[in-house]
Amino acid sequence: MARYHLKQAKPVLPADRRALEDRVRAILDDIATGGDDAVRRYAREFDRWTAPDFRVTPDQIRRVERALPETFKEDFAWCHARVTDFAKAQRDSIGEFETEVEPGIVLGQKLIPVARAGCYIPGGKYPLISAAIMSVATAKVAGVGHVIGAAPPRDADGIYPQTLYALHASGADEIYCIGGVQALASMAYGRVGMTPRDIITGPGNAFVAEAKRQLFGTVGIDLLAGPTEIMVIADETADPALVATDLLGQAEHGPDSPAWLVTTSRDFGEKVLAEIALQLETLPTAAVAGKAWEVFGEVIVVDSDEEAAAVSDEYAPEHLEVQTARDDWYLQRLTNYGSLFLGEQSTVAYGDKGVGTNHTLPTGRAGRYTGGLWVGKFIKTVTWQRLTDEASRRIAPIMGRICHEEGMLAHEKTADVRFARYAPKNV
Ligand code: HSO
Ligand code: ZN
Repeated sequence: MARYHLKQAKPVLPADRRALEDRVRAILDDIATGGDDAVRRYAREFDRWTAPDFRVTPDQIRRVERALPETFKEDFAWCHARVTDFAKAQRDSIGEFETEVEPGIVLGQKLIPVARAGCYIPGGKYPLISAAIMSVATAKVAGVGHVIGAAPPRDADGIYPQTLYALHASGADEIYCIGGVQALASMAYGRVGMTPRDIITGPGNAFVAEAKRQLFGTVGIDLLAGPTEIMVIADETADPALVATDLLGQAEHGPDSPAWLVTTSRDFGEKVLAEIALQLETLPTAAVAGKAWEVFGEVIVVDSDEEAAAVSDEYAPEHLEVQTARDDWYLQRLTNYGSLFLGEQSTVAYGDKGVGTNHTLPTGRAGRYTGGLWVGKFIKTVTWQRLTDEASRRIAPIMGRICHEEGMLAHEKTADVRFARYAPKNV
């Protein structure tokens, strides 16, 4: 099997990665030790936010509700319904149960929603209205008790009105106008009026993803969802113009958003390259998408479907479109991705905005070990056990011997005393 690059990405240097880590660590440390003052300093520096408060008031929400057009509210409601429908179906796919594994030994699983979640909604280059549904509505379907939504200010008036509406209508209990690393740190440590969160979720740029990585442990996180990625697997039966459009569709996210084409046809790969150059001439967001494509774009030509699948599984792309004569074969074969878009009729933007699947998905090869955000990320699967007297006495010698082998004599004693305690009574 063989592959070669018609176009290759420039490598990310370890030094760049370390600089990012150090920068984020310094901000988190500052906010951990410096409290609200440090948060205010960063909000002023990064978001030009100088107002004394970060919490959005009910009055501000009412004003936005009144001002927004009905079409927007209807579109929002459609997306919200699809995402919650799918989230409910996912919730119903997991359950509580108990099982008697041996006479007198009953083991069980319980599902307990996380108590306090913090949902971050990015808004740097674009206000991601849909991110509010993806995190907040999903947390609510999971049964999370208290949800904070946070988004950066658009201007001195605060959050982009549509995002604020989406946060409120998705069920956020409190909303804060705060962005980036300082938002995630505030939710984790409990700053500027927030009570500390148990889990923080949501997509973001490289800084946001790195902040979540470093805060993991202090709080739970959903997954690492940094700069958006798209891979398209296409053969000569696909439409090169449509594939180019879809690649650029995600490249517009930011200059660090990779877009990869894997194709079994060199001719097709060349056509897509030409199409991308053509479409960049008129694309309104070409400044960003063009840069992303130039630095991180790749076209990989492979000699078989099997090799295309192997490349894809190595990259573990966040979004994966498959436009081939054998889409079903790919559905069965592929193992590493965040969400799969089969056939030219579906496209990443549908998933992004609200066809129903969640758009917070693993990036940076995290698709090797996790899927995307879903109700299960907000629900703890905990276990319990209950034994009869007889069962406790029956297994005590086994457990005790294992403890003894390990030299854990206090552990052993907890088994020994039960063996004696549940001895059959003479009648
Ligand atoms: N592609 C982003 C989500 C998004 N894009 C929303 C546009 N709107 C992460 O999956
Ligand atoms: Zn997107």
